[in-house]
Amino acid sequence: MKYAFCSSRLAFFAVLFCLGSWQLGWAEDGYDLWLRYRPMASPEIQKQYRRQIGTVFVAGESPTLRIIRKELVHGLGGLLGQDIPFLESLSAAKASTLIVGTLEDLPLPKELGLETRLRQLGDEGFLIQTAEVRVHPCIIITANTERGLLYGSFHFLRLLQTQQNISHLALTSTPKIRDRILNHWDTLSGGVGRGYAGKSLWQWHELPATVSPRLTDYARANASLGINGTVLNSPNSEARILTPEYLRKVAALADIFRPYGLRVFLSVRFSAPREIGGLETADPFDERVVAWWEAKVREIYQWIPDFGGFLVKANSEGQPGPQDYGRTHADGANMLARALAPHRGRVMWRAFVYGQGLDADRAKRAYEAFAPLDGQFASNVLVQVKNGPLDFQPREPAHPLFGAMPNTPLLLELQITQEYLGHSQYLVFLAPMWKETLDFDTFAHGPGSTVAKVVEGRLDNHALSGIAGVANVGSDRNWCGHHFAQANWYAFGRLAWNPGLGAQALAEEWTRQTFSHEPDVVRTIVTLMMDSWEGVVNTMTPLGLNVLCSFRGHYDPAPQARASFHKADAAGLGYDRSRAGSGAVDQYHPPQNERLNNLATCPEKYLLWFHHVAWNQPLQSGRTLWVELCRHYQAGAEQARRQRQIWRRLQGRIDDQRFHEVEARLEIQERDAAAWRDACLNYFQKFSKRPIPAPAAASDE
Ligand code: GCV
Repeated sequence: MKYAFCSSRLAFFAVLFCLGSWQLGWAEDGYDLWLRYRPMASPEIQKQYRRQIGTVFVAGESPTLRIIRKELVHGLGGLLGQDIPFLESLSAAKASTLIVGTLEDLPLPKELGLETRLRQLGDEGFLIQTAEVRVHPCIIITANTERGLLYGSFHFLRLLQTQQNISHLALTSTPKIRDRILNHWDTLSGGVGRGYAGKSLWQWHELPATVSPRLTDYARANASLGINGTVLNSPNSEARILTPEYLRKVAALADIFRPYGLRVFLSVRFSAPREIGGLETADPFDERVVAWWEAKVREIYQWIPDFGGFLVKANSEGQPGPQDYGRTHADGANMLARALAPHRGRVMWRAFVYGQGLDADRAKRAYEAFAPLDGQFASNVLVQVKNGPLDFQPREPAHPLFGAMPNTPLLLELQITQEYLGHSQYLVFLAPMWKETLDFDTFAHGPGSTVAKVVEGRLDNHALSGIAGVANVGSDRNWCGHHFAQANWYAFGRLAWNPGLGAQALAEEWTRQTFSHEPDVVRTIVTLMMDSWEGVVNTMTPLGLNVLCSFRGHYDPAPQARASFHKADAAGLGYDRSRAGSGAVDQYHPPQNERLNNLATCPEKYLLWFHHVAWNQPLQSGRTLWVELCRHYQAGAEQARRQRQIWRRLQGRIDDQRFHEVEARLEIQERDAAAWRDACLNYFQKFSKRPIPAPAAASDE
């Protein structure tokens, strides 16, 4: 009796404690990413969805179909707050059955006309359709392949997670880009180059015997976005990755990733035949070298039958390459491409080269090295080009190679990890930056020849197309270090599927899935995200400035060490890339080159990238360059201060753990933004010799 009393009292206090902690705030560690599947906040919407999804039928049996089933159990159960029964056969379908399957596995009535529509969807697209099946209104998710079904199922769950109306669905979706790839800059010793979220996810020392369950979650997160490839290791590659010891480990990862539609690629070191092959040369014209690569590729495909291919950084930043033997980039790429072709593998050959011996202006070098090679690459080679001509700066104009190599598929390389954007310390939503690149008009075939069309392969009718994002994930519990850095992984995947999606819409759908549906919370977070990139550009490199950071770490301000990039002097500031200067403007097609060349028409956001501008030159606002520069740095610091204040309003309206963890980083960002302002303005003032206006007075002069 006493015991019973005690235990009921204990239970009472436990309930009180739980209620209390719910009221004071709950904890989430961010591990679940955008796949949290918490019960719908609105009981009406939940009730409606429960009416619309009464049962589920998934046709067929395979590892991918099992994943789909599991995801639907987890997703629907979580969102609708109750288990949804799964049917054993289609004949049991009743009103409101969610039906998932390829047409091969689903004997659906011909009148629905699904076959014709599926023909246009390729092997990754999907169709979601409300239809009558055996006189019952149902929702059908179908595709030509299981991969399509997987993407369709995730898409359907996203509709629920973002509270869309699912009453009359009739949608199809196909990826606009074929290879949608994460590039990991991971080393074999477990580090991550430019990684700010812990160690490498691949526990090389444990593989292949032990495969962390976390890797399944990694694959699942990618599949939810449609990311279909992963390069496991840094382009500063170690030859060891190609030894049997490591290929066995790579194969273990590929086995885990395969049912999620995620193919494995490797970065390879061009000198591997010398380092691990016992040859004294890696000359691509040497028959022994050719034979070595062919045999190595055959060996890889024995381990990994769906292996994607090679990523290569050659003759760049000290990496070996074909030029060591007097051969061209095309010679090197084609030798590897020939070895991969029988297995349908591809080569992604990076254009990130800026060695001496080329132009004095580093921003011109990749174009000069690669544009003349257009048309010389084998058909299974993509040339991988960074978004801008320098190196992932906070803002760069689009790389002029886009639009300059019509006969070569160009793969766009974006950087998700924030190497130059405050690491995982800063809240920066990168989708607006990527959209600026994708929407940049190359004018290669007249107006409307956007980078997006080049990358999709639409502009010049390429069968291959690709986009890569340098990954920001690591062993940190929340994957990306900063909770908001997850939004960049998310946005990369969604834009890779469809570069036409809008940044604001992506911010909103991510917020709803990741934080809350409460309108004011959504509005606040989306505004923070949408303003964040411009804020960091103001903080670090406004008006087209670039590379003002320290050599080590690329984090702190160090304008004093970067004179060759900003060219500050008594007369003014900026790198003259006009026709009177380095002439980089003419790497762009007309009329883009004219627009950039002319001080009056060059967009202010790229001004100091293309022009050396006098300190007293009036800008669009009527204020001088100097005052405008001060104003931008001051605005950057002010915005960092304000965004922390705005964030504080969310306390108690989102979970406590993530609230506090983001808060702590916003504090760092605020402190740093003030440091950037002071370091840069005090330094540039030595040249401008003008007073720094008080922020409020910045509109004078
Ligand atoms: C993989 C920049 C980075 C390097 C990176 C290189 C590249 O220079 O700082 O860490 O190396 O780009 O893209 O190859």
